[in-house]
Amino acid sequence: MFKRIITAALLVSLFAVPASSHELTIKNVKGDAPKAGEPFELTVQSAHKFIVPEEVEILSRVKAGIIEDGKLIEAELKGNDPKLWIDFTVTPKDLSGSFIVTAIKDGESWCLTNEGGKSGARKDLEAQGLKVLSANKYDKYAKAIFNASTEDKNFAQVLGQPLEIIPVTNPADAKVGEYFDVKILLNGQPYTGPVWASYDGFVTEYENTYAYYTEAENGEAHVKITAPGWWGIRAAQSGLPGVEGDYDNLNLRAFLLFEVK
Ligand SMILES: [Cu+2]
Repeated sequence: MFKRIITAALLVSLFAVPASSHELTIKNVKGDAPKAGEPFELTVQSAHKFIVPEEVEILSRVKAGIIEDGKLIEAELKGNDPKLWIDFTVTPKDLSGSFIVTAIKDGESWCLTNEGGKSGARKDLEAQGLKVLSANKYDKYAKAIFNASTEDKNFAQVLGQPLEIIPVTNPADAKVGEYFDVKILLNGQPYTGPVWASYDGFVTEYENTYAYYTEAENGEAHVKITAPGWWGIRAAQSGLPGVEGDYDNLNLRAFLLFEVK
């Protein structure tokens, strides 16, 4: 009896805390360098492995594009089912410094019910006679820095995303063996919590496996760079207040991506 209770509790907690939720990233899969005034091809990827494309996100829930004068210029998104990613292009106007590309997923309410996981607002699923054990929303923010140069400060722009990782170290100055410093803001306030980092290709076999772990204190984190390549730094905040009848908790995920040469 006692054992059964523990097992049931464990199952609920496993489903309630999807440590394995898909993470949103941005990647230049062609390896081309951006050219001023020309379309630069990129992808939005969603996966449990860094970075192995696994799922084409629902296009209507995703926005992506280049940041110009602090604003997102939304790109047209094209689902690429064979490749399991979303294709889009951005057109940088000038390449005298770095430019920022972002992808945002507005997650829908996702409920654990007596009939399994279902998307939809708590009140709507309950109206259908389902028992809702938990309702969570996962909003995801990916931000990538391209064309970093030692002369510019664009890389440090704050976009005002609810969970945002801002480079303190210029990606152009990132070096293997040195620390890459970031500032992390949660709703504009210093974030304290877990920070993971990895580089593309570090581990492709196993899910949720990162090269580096640290904890941000008062919004500051330091990541030791151990290899050249496309790096990602990730932060996560779960359990923020939800919206009555829709979802119980809001959960935020953020990824900052940049290249270490
Ligand atoms: Cu997942």
